[in-house]
Amino acid sequence: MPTLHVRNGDITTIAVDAIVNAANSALLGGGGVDGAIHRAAGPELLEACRALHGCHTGDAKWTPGFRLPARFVIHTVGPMWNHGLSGEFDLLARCYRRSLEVAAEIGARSVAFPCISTGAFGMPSKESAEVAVATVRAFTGPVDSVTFVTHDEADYERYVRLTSS
Ligand code: AR6
Repeated sequence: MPTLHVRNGDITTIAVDAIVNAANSALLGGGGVDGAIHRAAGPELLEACRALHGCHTGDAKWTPGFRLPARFVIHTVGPMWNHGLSGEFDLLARCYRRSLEVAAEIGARSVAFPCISTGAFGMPSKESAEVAVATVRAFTGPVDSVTFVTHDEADYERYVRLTSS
């Protein structure tokens, strides 16, 4: 199991091997954390994303980090909330698992995640945090450290509680 850390702030400033982007299936940028990552990484990121030809919900693909302090960006596509009717929590768990599998493939030992799908995609914060922590805890591959990067105080306190219990 990776060592778990929690930070509140901007994921684009975190110096880890790989940060995870909460993207959409086109992988061509957007708002929220996706927009922040593209702005901070520079226009080369969009060019690299074009070459990936999109990504399915629950899957993950990687690019270099370009101008970011992180060496890699792992782009994953979370589910859109549909009142729990579309297997959203399973898909969300797949995002965390696939991102860690990709990290292991590219030799990224330290990984930072945002709260995937809990912004524009509308997933409930509490249950999504529980899925995130349980899925990362269950990962047995060669990733040493995972940082959950929250963007508001309530999420921060939730992750601190979940990771210390
Ligand atoms: N650092 C860390 N977390 C952040 C940052 C940041 N700089 N900015 C926002 N968050 P969202 P989603 C948090 O909407 O729900 C995009 O347009 C935010 O507070 O970024 O997966 C994509 O292109 C929230 O907790 O992603 C897709 O179309 C979390 O990141 C769509 O939104 C996720 O919010 C994906 O929606």
